[in-house]
Amino acid sequence: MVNILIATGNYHKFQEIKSIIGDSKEINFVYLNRDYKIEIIENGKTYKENAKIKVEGYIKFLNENPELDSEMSLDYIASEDSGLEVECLGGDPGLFTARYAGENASDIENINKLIDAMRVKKECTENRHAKFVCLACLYDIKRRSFRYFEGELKGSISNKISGTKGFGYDPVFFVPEFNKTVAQVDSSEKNKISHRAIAFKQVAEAIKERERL
Ligand code: ITT
Repeated sequence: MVNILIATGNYHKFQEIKSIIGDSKEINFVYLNRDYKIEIIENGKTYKENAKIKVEGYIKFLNENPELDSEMSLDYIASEDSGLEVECLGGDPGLFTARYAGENASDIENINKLIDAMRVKKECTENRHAKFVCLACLYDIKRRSFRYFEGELKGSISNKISGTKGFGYDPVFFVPEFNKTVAQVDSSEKNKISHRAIAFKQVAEAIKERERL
């Protein structure tokens, strides 16, 4: 049995990652909820740096809480930093996607800010192309090694909200393959093509290879 801690405070991400890698007898997924107050300052200049900062924040927390650490008997820590890049906004919100409308902004506040920003920008009338980017980090505790994997999902930003599934910007992220927004499809559909799925399928392969599963 391999124990892998998913270093995120976003439970939606955790659930997606768990179903992408696949629940199995061989892999046990661990989530520490926000009550643990793990301090992460996402001040990296790239998604990669931020993904590493998240893993390091959890390593520090586990070093400070050795009983919890030994109870979980972890083999890996995995994190990811993701973002939405909109062409007509020059790649914004990018690294600031989670806090586009301010620190602790809700999904709907972020979406409204995005729709407003695109409404006032002339280029956005013609070009609404966007992509989600996911940069996953896999830390092997025994070997103290970091590996990185990337995924992208291309689509466009709709000017109206549709669907209630998923999280974040899913209700305005239109995917041509679905002819729907991500929030209008089941998670099983999203997990076939998403930026997170592309990155974490590689994480799963790396773990399986190393553990010979
Ligand atoms: P952690 O840092 O704790 O993992 P977070 O939600 O703060 O959680 P990020 O810093 O990576 O995560 O921010 C990425 C943001 O990008 C996220 O909060 C969403 O608003 C958006 N996002 C990323 N992937 C998405 C997806 O699959 N669907 C919709 N929005 C997504």
